[in-house]
Amino acid sequence: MRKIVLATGNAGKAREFAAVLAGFELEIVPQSAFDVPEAEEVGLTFVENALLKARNAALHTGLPALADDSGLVVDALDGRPGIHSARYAGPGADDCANIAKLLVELRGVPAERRTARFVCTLALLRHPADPTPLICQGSWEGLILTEPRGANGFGYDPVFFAPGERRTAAEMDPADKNRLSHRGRALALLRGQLRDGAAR
Ligand code: ITT
Repeated sequence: MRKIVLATGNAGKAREFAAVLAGFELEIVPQSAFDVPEAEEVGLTFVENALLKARNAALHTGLPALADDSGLVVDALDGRPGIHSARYAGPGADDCANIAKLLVELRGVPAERRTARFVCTLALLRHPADPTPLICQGSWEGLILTEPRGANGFGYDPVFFAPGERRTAAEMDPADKNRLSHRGRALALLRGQLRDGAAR
C-alpha cells in the first residue's frame, strides 16, 4: 500500500499521526487536501464511528483511508464524555469549554475515584466496500486533575495525569506522549499489521 488518506479534521491528531508514521513506506495525505465532507458520526461506539469516517473519506477520494475515533472515558461519569468527547460542551465547543465542563461534572469527586482512560480506535479501509477493515485499538490509563497543567498536546491533555510519568499529557514532549498514548499504541499495532502484509 502506498498512498492513503487520513480521515481527520483534527489538527492535533494529524500532527501525532505524521510524527508516528514518519519513515514508514506510506504517503499519508490529509483529507483536507480533498473536498471531503464531514462524516456523520452516528455510531454508538468508537469502532463504528472510526469506520464511518474512513468509509466517507475512501468514498470521496478513491483512496484507502485511515480514520481515528478517540476520546476520554471517565469512570465516575459512567464513561462520559466517551464518543462525545470532541463536542462535550456543545456543538462547536473548544478544548477549554470541554475541559471546563468535565471539571464541573467531577467537582467533589475525590482523587482515588478520578480514574479515566484515553481510548483510540483506528480503522483502515482499502476501499469503501472493504469487508475486512483493519481495526486497531489502544488505551492509556490516567487520573483527571482538578485544574489544567501544561501547554502541549490538545483536547483533554492538560487535565489527564499519567501516574507513571508524574505529569500530564500536556506536560510531555510529543515523542513521550506518542510512545505512551492510546493513539501511539493503536498506531504501533497498525504498523505491525501493515508490516505483516495485512493491508494487501
Ligand atoms: P475527527 O473526527 O475529524 O478525527 P474529532 O476531534 O472530532 O476529529 P473524535 O470525534 O474522535 O475526533 O473526538 C476525539 C476527541 O477526544 C478530541 O477532540 C479530544 O477532545 C479528545 N481526545 C482524543 N485524543 C486525545 C488526546 O490524545 N489528547 C487529548 N484529547 C484527546
